[in-house]
Amino acid sequence: MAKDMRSYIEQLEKAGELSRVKDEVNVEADIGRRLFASRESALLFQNVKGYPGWSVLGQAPANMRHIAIAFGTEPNRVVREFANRIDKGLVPCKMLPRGPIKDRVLLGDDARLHALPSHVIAEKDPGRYIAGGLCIVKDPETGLRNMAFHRLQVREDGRMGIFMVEGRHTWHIYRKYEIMNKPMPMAVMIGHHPMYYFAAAYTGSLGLDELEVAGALLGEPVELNACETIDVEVPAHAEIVIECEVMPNLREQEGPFSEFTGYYGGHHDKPVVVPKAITMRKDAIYKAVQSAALTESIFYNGLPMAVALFRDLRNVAGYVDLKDVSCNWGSTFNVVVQMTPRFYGEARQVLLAAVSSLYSHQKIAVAVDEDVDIYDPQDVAWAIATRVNPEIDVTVIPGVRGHILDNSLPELTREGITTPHRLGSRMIIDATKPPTCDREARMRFDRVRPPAAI
Ligand SMILES: Cc1cc2nc3c(=O)[nH]c(=O)nc-3n(C[C@H](O)[C@H](O)[C@H](O)COP(=O)(O)O)c2cc1C
Ligand SMILES: [Mn+2]
Repeated sequence: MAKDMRSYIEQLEKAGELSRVKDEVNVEADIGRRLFASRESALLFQNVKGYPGWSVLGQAPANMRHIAIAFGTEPNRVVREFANRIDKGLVPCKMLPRGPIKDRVLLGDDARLHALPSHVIAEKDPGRYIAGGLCIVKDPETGLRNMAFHRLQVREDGRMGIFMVEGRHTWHIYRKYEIMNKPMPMAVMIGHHPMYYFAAAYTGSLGLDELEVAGALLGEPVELNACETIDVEVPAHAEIVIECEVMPNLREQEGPFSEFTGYYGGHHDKPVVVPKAITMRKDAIYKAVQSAALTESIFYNGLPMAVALFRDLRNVAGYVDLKDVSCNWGSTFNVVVQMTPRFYGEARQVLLAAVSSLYSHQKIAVAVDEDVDIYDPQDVAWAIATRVNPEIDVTVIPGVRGHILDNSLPELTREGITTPHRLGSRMIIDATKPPTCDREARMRFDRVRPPAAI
């Protein structure tokens, strides 16, 4: 049996990590409020006003425990396990005769977006959004697939606004269609196993099929079905697929939207998406993603980032006794590196690499030892409080390009500057114990533990 969202729901429920919400909720406010507040439990809404028969799943995964369940391991082994599965190589997809995604096929006027229980995510959003839609497109020149997250604004006229960051693969592919003045066929997948979401947020080169990454993470090939109205293949065990076209040479207002930073962003003219068909499973479960809640949506980006950093940082200066990396200490602008330092200055060397990786997000980097739980913000704060002498252990690196959505850094937009960007600084904090080569100094930082069981 293919791993899908239903098998994951079953696993969460068995582990006591899922709450079924039986009281009535509306899509305009209740779902967003409840998801925003739920940090410990995944929520399955079973009584959505105006959507009889529908269920909506959110905050799944909401935390590292839930992610560990998806990977079949412990929270502190997830990054290593993710890296191992990627290192084993991509798993090619295979075509399947009609799978469950074809249980219901809605074409033409029946393909109504408002028939789906998408929800209003934040107070100042202009309306309902699909934030967890995985957009699958094909490069018209190479035929190679791409799958990525792109938020979709559900408009009153039954169309959608889409945000494709310039430079991202979907944008690049869209521009190829646009130059030919052709609409870009695009399938939006809603609801599947968490590995699809991690794969979609994984950063690889153009031409890397993120569905093959999903196969590597799942440990089984992704089974595909052809779409009904467009030349794109979609996972056969997904809950919902919207088949659509992204119109060429058309821009209309989209946003503002609740960004991953926890602030509102983007309020510009963006391309327009026209739905052509909706296919779904019997009793389809809608997958809501509550962006800006600093939980589920941050993990989708933060976990693949942590894996990329983990794979690089273990090679700094040849070898590092690296244990784990977390990009979810409050925000992906922070990174926590867990390592056993062997030499004086080694942790700082690793931290410099951590703020200068293939991502531009990481602004503040902290290194801690193995005895600190990097998934517990309180424990990281304890290490900073008790193992840092600020004048020695904190270093600020000025004049470094920052992330464009980091409002705390000045934006350079004056005349003569062709591309707006931000110039700021980075901070590294060495909160490790003295290195293993200095045993005496290191011993003074032995942590108090309760008596061992006898
Ligand atoms: C919840 C969530 C929402 C996202 N929304 C968008 C978006 O609206 N536009 C965008 O360009 N990237 C968005 N991203 C980021 C991209 O999906 C991500 O950078 C991805 O790796 C890009 O794929 P690519 O490498 O194939 O270009 C989002 C990521 C997450 C986790
Ligand atoms: Mn890609």
